[in-house]
Amino acid sequence: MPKGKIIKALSGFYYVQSGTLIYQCRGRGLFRKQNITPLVGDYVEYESTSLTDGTILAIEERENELNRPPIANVDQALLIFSAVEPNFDPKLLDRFLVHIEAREISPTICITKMDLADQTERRTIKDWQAIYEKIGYIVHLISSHTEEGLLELKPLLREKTTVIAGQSGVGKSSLVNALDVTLSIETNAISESLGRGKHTTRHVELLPIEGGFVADTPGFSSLEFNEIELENLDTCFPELAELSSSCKFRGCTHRSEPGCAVKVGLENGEVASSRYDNYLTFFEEISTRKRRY
Ligand SMILES: Nc1nc2c(ncn2[C@@H]2O[C@H](COP(=O)(O)OP(=O)(O)OP(=O)(O)O)[C@@H](O)[C@H]2O)c(=O)[nH]1
Ligand SMILES: [Mg+2]
Ligand SMILES: [Zn+2]
Repeated sequence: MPKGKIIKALSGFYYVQSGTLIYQCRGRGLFRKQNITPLVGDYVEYESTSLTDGTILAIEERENELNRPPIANVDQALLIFSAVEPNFDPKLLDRFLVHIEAREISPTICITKMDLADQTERRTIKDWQAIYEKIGYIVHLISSHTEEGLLELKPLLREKTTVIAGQSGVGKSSLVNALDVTLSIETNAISESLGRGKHTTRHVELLPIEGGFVADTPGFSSLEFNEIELENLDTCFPELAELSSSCKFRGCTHRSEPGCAVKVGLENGEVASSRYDNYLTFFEEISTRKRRY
């Protein structure tokens, strides 16, 4: 049976690349009954029904998968936020980071539209950059318009499969275009009245860049922690995870337990208060969800 990789999903079709050929495939009927959804990034066995069409018969075991955006078998995630238009949102960033950390996918943070930031805004972004770099995250400050920071970003992508994720209108497709000018993917100005994007990109697609693949994805802004267990939440905050082994009680939730090393870290400035606050908010959110079901 021939094998290939799904490089695009659009309107119920999966585009399976095999060597230099691309087949437009449907999933086999059994998938629906078994509740199996093929994902972009999947390695599949397919059967060609014509020179251009085919049916996906089997999906190989996934190394990892994300539901938002829907993709499988990625090496890393590039989390895109804009400095302005829309303004940088550290709480949403922490939400994305938790989601990615829970899947054990390595995230890199990218802050776009630096060309639009004035002196004060640039300073604010640099402060956030320092906070996240201290935790150990890599933070790139870029502009797809002036190409600031792109040269430094490229080596990260080399021969890897990278998923680009972020809110609508932050400049995901613009970044992909700036990385490879031959691609010319559709982008759109954010709507002035709504102050948010129009959801220009509507499908997930793997694009060949720097000898690897970059997946452009549609934007989204809400992200729920459906699959994250309360007791695992702190492991999704690397700096909390590191301190938690020094907490007096095993299973410390770092809220009000005595001898909590995270609380000490917060007091001496080792843990950023924004990060700790977001941890508490997410903790509350997950507990409420638990009670609901
Ligand atoms: N000045 C400036 N504008 C940018 C930059 N990157 C993107 N933009 C603009 O921001 C708007 C949205 O960009 P897109 O690339 O379509 O955003 P997106 O994240 O792909 O949005 P969705 O596909 O809806 O998720 C467009 O008008 C871009 O020209 C940048 O670095 N600097
Ligand atoms: Mg887009
Ligand atoms: Zn603790």
